[in-house]
Amino acid sequence: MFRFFALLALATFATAAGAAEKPNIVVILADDLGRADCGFMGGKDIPTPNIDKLAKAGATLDAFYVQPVCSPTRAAFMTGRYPMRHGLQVGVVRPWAQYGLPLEEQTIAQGLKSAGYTTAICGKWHLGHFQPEYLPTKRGFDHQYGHYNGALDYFTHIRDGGFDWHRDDAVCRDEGYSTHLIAKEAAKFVADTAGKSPFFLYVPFNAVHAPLEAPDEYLNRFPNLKNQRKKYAAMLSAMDDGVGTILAALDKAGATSNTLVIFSSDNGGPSPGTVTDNGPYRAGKGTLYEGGVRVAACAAWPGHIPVGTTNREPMHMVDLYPTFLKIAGATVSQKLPLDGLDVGPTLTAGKPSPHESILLNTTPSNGAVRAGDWKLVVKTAADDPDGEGDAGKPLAKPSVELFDLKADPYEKTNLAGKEAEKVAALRKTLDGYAKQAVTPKAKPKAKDFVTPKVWGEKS
Ligand SMILES: [Ca+2]
Repeated sequence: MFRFFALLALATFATAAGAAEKPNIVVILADDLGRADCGFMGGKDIPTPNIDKLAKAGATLDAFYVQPVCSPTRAAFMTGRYPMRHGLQVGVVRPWAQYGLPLEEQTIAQGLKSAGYTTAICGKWHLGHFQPEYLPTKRGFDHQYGHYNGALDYFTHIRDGGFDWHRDDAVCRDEGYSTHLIAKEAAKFVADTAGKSPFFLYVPFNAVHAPLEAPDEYLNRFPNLKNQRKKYAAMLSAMDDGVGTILAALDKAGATSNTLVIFSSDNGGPSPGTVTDNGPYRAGKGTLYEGGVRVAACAAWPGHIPVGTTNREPMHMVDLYPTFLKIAGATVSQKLPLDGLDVGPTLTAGKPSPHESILLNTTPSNGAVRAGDWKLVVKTAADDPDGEGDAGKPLAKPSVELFDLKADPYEKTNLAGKEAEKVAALRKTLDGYAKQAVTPKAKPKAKDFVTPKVWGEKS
């Protein structure tokens, strides 16, 4: 705690030196949210008034792309680089994983900190906890609150037998529903920091990821829904309340007018049609189809992002790194080459996407790329059935699919047989990326692995 306040004091000094006009940046990341579940994305059965209010205050991002699962999207955000460059392109960082986001990567939090920002993460890290130097407070965050693993119990804060709740990377015994705790801490950070220093607040809720758990008061809000959908709706409603708590804290601190807020999911909804709703978009989490990687997203920044608009330009999570650093007046300090491009003019002035192509992922078993309105999906294995691990079973023969997203956004018609030249061109682009990929780090659990009592600590 002392360390946090000491850093806060330094940041306050930076403000006095002339950083007062820098906008605050808040990123709220939902986990496994269906593309069409929120009202602003067309959802009907789960009211999300707070997230909708944010979208109405700015722009709905219709073609905002992420990775197919949790950890890779977070790696892309933290570094501005595709996770195939980190070896994080396959699966998620499991509780027992002996790896994390490589230490040579300079995170977006480090970049913004160097520009005088006070930085905090409230929520799920999911980028490695096997050694202390991989934890958030060693990766550019002045303040950390929340958990390291995915899929932890919302009430006990336990994952696979290990306790996983932390404050400033030390065990924390706060009791409560994790969505509420995360929102409350994020609001407190806003109240403590606004006006003293520009801040970067990253709020990766574990909601609405499984296990499907919610307090009764939220379940009772959905008498007409049943089974998993009812629980999921309750979880989303709680997260929407959490977003409301954070937006209210910004208002109360007088910070709303000088804060860029981005809301996004980390991947498409799993089990679409049963638990989540990705609308008419094809498939869901763990796949490279639009339902897996083109997510619910919006951005608001008063006076900069046109109010009540829909932005249809393709953007990717990697773009936030250079975009935020530019907004913050920082030079890009990442020593490694970025994949992300500055989408500031796209967000604020409706300029076309700066991308000639967007890599959706490349692994030893599949890959996809979007270039203009065309998209190529190549697979040598079936889609991952649970959406979190490696690929599914090898296919009898590789599949190559080409889609014209302008005419066919729901990827119903494979044009690969008709458009050989287009396939060849996109294949060349995809292969060009694949050649730069490093070996995936994901490995099965070691037989002698002993679960620690507290994740992030030695067993
Ligand atoms: Ca996820």
